[in-house]
Amino acid sequence: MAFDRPTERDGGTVTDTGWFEPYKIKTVERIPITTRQQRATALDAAGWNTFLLRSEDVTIDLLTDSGTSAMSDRQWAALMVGDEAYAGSRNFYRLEETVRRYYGYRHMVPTHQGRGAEHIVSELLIAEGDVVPGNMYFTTTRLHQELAGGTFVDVIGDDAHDPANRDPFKGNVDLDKLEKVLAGEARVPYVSVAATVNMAGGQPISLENLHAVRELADRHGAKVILDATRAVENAFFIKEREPGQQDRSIEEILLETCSYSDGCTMSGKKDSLVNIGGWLCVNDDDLAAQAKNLCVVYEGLHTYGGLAGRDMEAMAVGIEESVDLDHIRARILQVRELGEQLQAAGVPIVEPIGGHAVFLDAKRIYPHIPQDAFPAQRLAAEIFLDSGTRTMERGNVSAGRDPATGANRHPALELVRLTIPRRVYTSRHLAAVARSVGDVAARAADTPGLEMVYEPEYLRFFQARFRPLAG
Ligand code: P71
Repeated sequence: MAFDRPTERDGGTVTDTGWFEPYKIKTVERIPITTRQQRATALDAAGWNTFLLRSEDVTIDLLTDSGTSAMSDRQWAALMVGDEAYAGSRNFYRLEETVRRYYGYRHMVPTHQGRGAEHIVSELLIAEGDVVPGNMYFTTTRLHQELAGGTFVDVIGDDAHDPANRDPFKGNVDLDKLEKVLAGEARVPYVSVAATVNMAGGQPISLENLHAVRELADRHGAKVILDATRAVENAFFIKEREPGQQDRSIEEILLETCSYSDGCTMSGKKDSLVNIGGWLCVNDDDLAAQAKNLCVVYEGLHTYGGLAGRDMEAMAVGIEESVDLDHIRARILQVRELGEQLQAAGVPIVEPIGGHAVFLDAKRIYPHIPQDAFPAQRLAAEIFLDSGTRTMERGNVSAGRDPATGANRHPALELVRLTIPRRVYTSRHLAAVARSVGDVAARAADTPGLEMVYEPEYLRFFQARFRPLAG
């Protein structure tokens, strides 16, 4: 398939109807089709929190793209060559070699998933009182930085906080903001950069910006740690949008992306097409030795890191498949197609349409619901009631409370995420979702908010419970 799609450099969206999935389907799984009464009962039992629904009550599951992708025949075959030795599994060496080849770092430590790597790197590099600047928070990343004694400071460009702004690289770091933090009183052990930026809507960061972050960090003696979770998706956007990058391969762009950092954390459950797994990379030999040592404390021996040998083998194959241009192109264009259908139905979404998900702008859909009555949480519940489609709140509930004051954070973005698992749903599934969301948005005026009736201490969005306010 030729890479001949017009670019989005001017911020406009261009519909491409010529894409198709570069695979055929070998196994299928029946999905539940439910009545509105069944969905209402399930939602009540789940405390109006989509994380607490049973998947057997969900028709189309767009909660997350994390660990929900379909493995290929090659990956299923890889499971059969798992070497389940406690130490020195052959699959570890295969994974190490594959990560080195595609991501370019010297050392790789496997972890059970992304947050395992975040835990280790945060504990190794952050000391009490440190400040960690980054291009917007991610929930688990920031929590591990805080638990290690650090304070996260958002240095993403202002554009990223405006859902209607069409900057093609809305994930970029604001270099002035970063410079101020680096020049400040507090020690900055590293700059935490994500490619793409999940909470901003799956928005990419450019090579030019990454390079500038590297130079600035060097000048102030700070490291750069990349969150490479969706760096392959980011590489596609660079190829599509960044001047001079159109003729380079995804592999080349990925290697250059990683070359601007001292290490990375990775959730293999996204780009790398596996149901479980992750890793931590660093270039520094001493740091690698320390990371391996912490790995045995929290994850398991440094040649398995909480994974079975077969999991590491499937992840190595997944990495190879992830950089295939036909794969990543179809992945991004499928997400974009859903976004364009929602736009055509008049539903306000975050623009440009991101890599892994379409984000609905709940503030514009429910302008009458105050943020403390959780408009995005309510919207996710309404979409489930309408069609059994499961989505995720990414707003007030996800942002949690300020650890210093205990007050609710009021993020600029009050969003519902429709996240697309890789190689799982067809265009007709997504067209059905677009119709349902359009119907829910059309009834918006009658919908009141929610009140929170149970709030856990950490990452409250996972387990909080709600009750609908009277209409
Ligand atoms: C997503 C997830 C999974 C998730 C995590 C927390 C709340 C809800 C859902 C996980 C990421 C991610 C980025 C950029 C690190 C992790 C942690 N995303 N960085 O989007 O998106 O990885 O889940 O493997 O521990 O649904 P992990």
